[in-house]
Amino acid sequence: MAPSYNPLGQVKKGDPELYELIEREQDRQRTTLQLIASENFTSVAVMEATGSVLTNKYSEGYPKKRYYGGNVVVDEIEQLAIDRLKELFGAGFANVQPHAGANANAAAYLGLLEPGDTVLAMRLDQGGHLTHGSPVNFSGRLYNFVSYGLSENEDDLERIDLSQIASLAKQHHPKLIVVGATAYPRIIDIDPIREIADEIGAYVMFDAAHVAGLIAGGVYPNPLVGSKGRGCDLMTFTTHKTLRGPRGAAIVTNSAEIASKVDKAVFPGLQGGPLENAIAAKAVAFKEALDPSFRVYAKLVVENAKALADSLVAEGFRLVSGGTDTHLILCDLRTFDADLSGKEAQEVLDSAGITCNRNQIPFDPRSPFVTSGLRFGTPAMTTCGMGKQEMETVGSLIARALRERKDQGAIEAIRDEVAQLCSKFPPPLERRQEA
Ligand code: DSN
Repeated sequence: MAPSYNPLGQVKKGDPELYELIEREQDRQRTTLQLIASENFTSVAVMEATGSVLTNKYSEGYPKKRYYGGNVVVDEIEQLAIDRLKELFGAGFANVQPHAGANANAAAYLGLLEPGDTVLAMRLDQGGHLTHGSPVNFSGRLYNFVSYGLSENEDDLERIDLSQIASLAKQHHPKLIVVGATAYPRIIDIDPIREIADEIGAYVMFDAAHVAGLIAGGVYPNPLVGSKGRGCDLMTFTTHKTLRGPRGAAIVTNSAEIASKVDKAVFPGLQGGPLENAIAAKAVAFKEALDPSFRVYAKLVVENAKALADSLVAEGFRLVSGGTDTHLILCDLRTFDADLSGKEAQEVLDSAGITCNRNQIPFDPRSPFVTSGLRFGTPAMTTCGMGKQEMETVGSLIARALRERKDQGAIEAIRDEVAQLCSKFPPPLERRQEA
């Protein structure tokens, strides 16, 4: 099926070499299953705003406080994004300039901490992010990160270990507790962590990179609020995962003091000119997320993740924590096939047209490069319109590909089945009719 809309006419004319590469990537995206938990398909409106004339403008500073002229319109655009974002999360203050999730976290640390300060965050090999203190990341090099992990007790196996957080907090007196993860399938309750932080006078930051869209869609409790009206001190998140906006990030808080620190940390602390084209696209995405239809989408994302999880369990995989409450599934391959590593499984699935990523599982005996797990997510294929029935099919296609991985003919047949399935659920760009 030829794409019905081509926004790249001038690239095609002037740079056929690049055009061909973009076309190949577009083809890959529409003919294979996108199950990377941190990816999504944006609307065409988000892409149009990203590709708009706003990319031409320099606007260091903030609305009405710029260092360059000519920002009258840009001021209105950035303010629109800020106002929509505040409404989306019920936040008092918002910064929409961070170029990426790592920048948002860096800005939070720069605003709240001094180099060498102690921070408590989730272990990387149990779901935390590089910016949560990895020794090869700026976070681990500049600050003293202490890590908490998941429980090994049968009754709350592979859930965040709150008693460990409490005892590490008492022992190390961190200035900041970071909550949130990149590979944790369960809802994190902010209330007990707020209590622990209050006992030692620490800030709480919620890294909602993965779950921002679920929070916006009402299927994940808003960590800024908590059930007692007071949650985290600030929330950082990316705009391109479950939130389905352009690549980028943002920060929200209810504290004027923290907002001022964060603003100074983003600019001039870390970044120069904001990407106003991306900020305009964030404004589009926030408007879309404020629409009631986004709540339906978020609910379907979680329902689809549960359906895919059930299907994988039926095929013999073990799921970390036994299942999922979110968009994400972390699959332990060892019960399915003890010899199959995450690396090999990812490569096999790639050749079968099923895109996902290998991931360490808690207490993984294999290295981070090899791993014993796979991470799957449902945001992208839910955007394309897939439902529970398709998730069951996807689960069995995954299992079949991994079982028959030595048979090239079988893998090619699965790739054809995947392409057939995907052709019935095209991404938004392919659905657009008019030129
Ligand atoms: N790349 C993101 C993810 O896949 O979770 C984290 O930065």
